[in-house]
Amino acid sequence: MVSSGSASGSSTDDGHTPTSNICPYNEELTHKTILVGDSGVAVGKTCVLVRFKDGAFLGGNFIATVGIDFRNKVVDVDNLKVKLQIWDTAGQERFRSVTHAYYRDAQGNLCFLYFTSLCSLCGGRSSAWLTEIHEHAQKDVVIMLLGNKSDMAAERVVKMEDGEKLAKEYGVPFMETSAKTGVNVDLAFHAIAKELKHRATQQPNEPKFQIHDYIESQKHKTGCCGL
Ligand SMILES: Nc1nc2c(ncn2[C@@H]2O[C@H](COP(=O)(O)OP(=O)(O)O)[C@@H](O)[C@H]2O)c(=O)[nH]1
Ligand SMILES: [Mg+2]
Repeated sequence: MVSSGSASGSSTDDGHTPTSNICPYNEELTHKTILVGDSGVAVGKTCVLVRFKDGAFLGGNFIATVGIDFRNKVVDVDNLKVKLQIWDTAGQERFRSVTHAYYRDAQGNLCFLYFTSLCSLCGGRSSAWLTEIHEHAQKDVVIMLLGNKSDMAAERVVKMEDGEKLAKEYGVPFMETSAKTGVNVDLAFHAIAKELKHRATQQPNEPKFQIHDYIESQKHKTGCCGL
């Protein structure tokens, strides 16, 4: 491994401050994260976003998303500020035209959080959207599969293994979330922010950030009782 400068990186023999081989993270960057999900099912995208942004659950109030809307939130990663711009979506048809524009986004570093509800039969099945994202988005897009409503144990129809199997098929991380209890909600966004920060500062000789391993080590596995 070639190392430039001293271990502390403070100065070189000729007295100049070395060009650091640590790529600085640009805190001004905004990363788009798009919430999508099984169509025709209220999977909880808006509630998860509200939970992450405001730490609250909308309860029984059904808030149908009017149009596409976004919220900004800054996530702290290793003492750096990673800005996420999180887009909520409603309705597959409307979404389709919007996402096609995103797919062409030259900036890259686009993230998709794909939601399914653990209480709906759509969950655990092969998803048209996951296929579409894979086909159209840039290769480096970040995708994560979330099985929401993990608190609703009695109504659950999707087994954790089914979610894990689907995620494996697409090579994406999976976790079960609940906008109601908040379980794993912050983790989903933090994992994305961490991945983005690592990508932006990654050195060629450095090992990649293993988002799957990070999630596996951090996630709360929902037990049989939805807790
Ligand atoms: N029990 C439970 N209900 C949820 C959860 N997330 C959303 N909901 C409920 O599911 C319904 C649809 O949520 P919403 O966020 O509007 O779904 P969206 O259409 O995907 O944005 C609402 O009645 C929410 O209160 C959750 O994690 N647990
Ligand atoms: Mg919504």
